[in-house]
Amino acid sequence: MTDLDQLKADLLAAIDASSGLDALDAVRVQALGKQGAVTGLLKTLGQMSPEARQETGPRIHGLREAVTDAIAARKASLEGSALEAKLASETIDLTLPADAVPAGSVHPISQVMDELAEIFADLGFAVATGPEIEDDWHNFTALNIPETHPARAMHDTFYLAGEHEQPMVLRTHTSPVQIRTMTSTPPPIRIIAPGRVYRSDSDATHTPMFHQIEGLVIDKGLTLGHLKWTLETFLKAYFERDDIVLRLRPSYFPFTEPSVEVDVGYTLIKGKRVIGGGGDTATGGWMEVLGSGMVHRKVIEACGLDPNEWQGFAFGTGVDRLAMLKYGMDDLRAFFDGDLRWLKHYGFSALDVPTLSGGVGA
Ligand code: 2U9
Repeated sequence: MTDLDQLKADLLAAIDASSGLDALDAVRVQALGKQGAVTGLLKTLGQMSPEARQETGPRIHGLREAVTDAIAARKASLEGSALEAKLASETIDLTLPADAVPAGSVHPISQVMDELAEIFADLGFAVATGPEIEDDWHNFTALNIPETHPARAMHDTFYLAGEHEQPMVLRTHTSPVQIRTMTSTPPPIRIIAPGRVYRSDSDATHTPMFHQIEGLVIDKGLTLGHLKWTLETFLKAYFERDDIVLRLRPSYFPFTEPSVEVDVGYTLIKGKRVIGGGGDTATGGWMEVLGSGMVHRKVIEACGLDPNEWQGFAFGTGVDRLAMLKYGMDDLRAFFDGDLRWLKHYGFSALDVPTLSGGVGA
């Protein structure tokens, strides 16, 4: 028997004798690891004369193949017995009565959506919904977003592949829902449009899908005063505090004119920002929570209404962000991980339906 034959016999015997996966892995390292016996032999091939290599090469490679195959076979067999043992020791009698109630919970986003619907229902707003795959006209053109507007750039918008009469997109905001309502329902209109929206953006504070809620009121004689009162009333109900202070800053959106960004006052309590009070005080500050404005007359016209007869105001905000501000989560991405521990911690009971009389926050 040559040295090679002896080594092969020894290794195959050791593989066969290994009683567990750890022992088997030790043999694998001993044979095929960086410092292993077979690896050492393979390294000697480089120094051999061509004749010697032709003779010994196939035998060393054959040895490596035999050892590799034997390890794989032994591994499958050991794993099989491990599974058998697990199955035998972890049986569950499915005929026994359940000893736990189902552990599901309401996701914070669903909870906040329900809270918002309840608050706005009390103010006379209906909930409107629409498709998540939209055409270019409803998502952009009707909203006074011209071809050249940066929001149309590829990096923000998911376009659908294929030939269509007009480009098709995953809606980038819920605004097309309001366009659909305006073109199908005679005013006055009072709606909120909650739902999923999509933007090609992904980092710690942006996910490619997130949730928005937008509101729209179309009526006669509406002013910024009506807008401010509506938002103040909404934020007081949502944060369940009377000391909500708003600051309106001039801004720009293509679909509203004038446009305002809405900041809400917060107070620093033990280093944490708590919504309420604050603003321009020593211990407070401002946080942006909404965008809004008076509906642009071009948008009213695009929907077939006379802007001299009908006016409107609109607003929009991120539901995920609203949830984080009220319930104290600090990582947006965790919302979409489906981690049961996170859901158990932040989830709500399905029996706690938000009502204004019971406190919307459950
Ligand atoms: C119609 C007319 C006007 C909806 C509006 C905003 C301002 C706004 C953003 C806030 C944060 C979206 O989630 S966010 O990124 N929204 O600032 N949205 S006014 O205006 C409309 C909508 C529809 C027909």
